Amino acid sequence: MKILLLFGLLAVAFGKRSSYYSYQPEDIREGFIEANLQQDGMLTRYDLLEIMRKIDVNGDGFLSYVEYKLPQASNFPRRILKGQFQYLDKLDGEIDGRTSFMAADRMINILDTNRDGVVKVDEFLQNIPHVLDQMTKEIDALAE
Ligand SMILES: [Ca+2]
Ligand SMILES: [Ca+2]
Ligand SMILES: [Ca+2]
Repeated sequence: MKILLLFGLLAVAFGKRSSYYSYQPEDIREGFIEANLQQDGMLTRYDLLEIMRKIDVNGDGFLSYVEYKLPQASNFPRRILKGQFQYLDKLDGEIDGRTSFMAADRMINILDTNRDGVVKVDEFLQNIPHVLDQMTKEIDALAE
């Protein structure tokens, strides 16, 4: 089974705006297609929850950092993973070293411009740079 993380997919290129993420529309579009497990052109909280459930290996309803990094390629930069995880840890509303499934709802809220509960590719293209900016801050903060 293919387990992919949205932000791992976007962390492919070195751009001007971020040292870690590509903001190229074609890369973002590809990330959207990869992350949208139902392949219906829309991303919903259910898609994100499905991804999180797969990653939550011990089934406790939280993602630990260990669980988060498990499905990632072993050569994927640890600092980027750690920064992404810290962003998600905060996103769920409580900085406690783990990410609750609440992060899926918060993420959809950030991305869903017209508040209809589904994120279409134009909304994704519009709003994901904000998320990538926040993640870049977290990753930068891990540098000495
Ligand atoms: Ca867990
Ligand atoms: Ca947390
Ligand atoms: Ca929408």
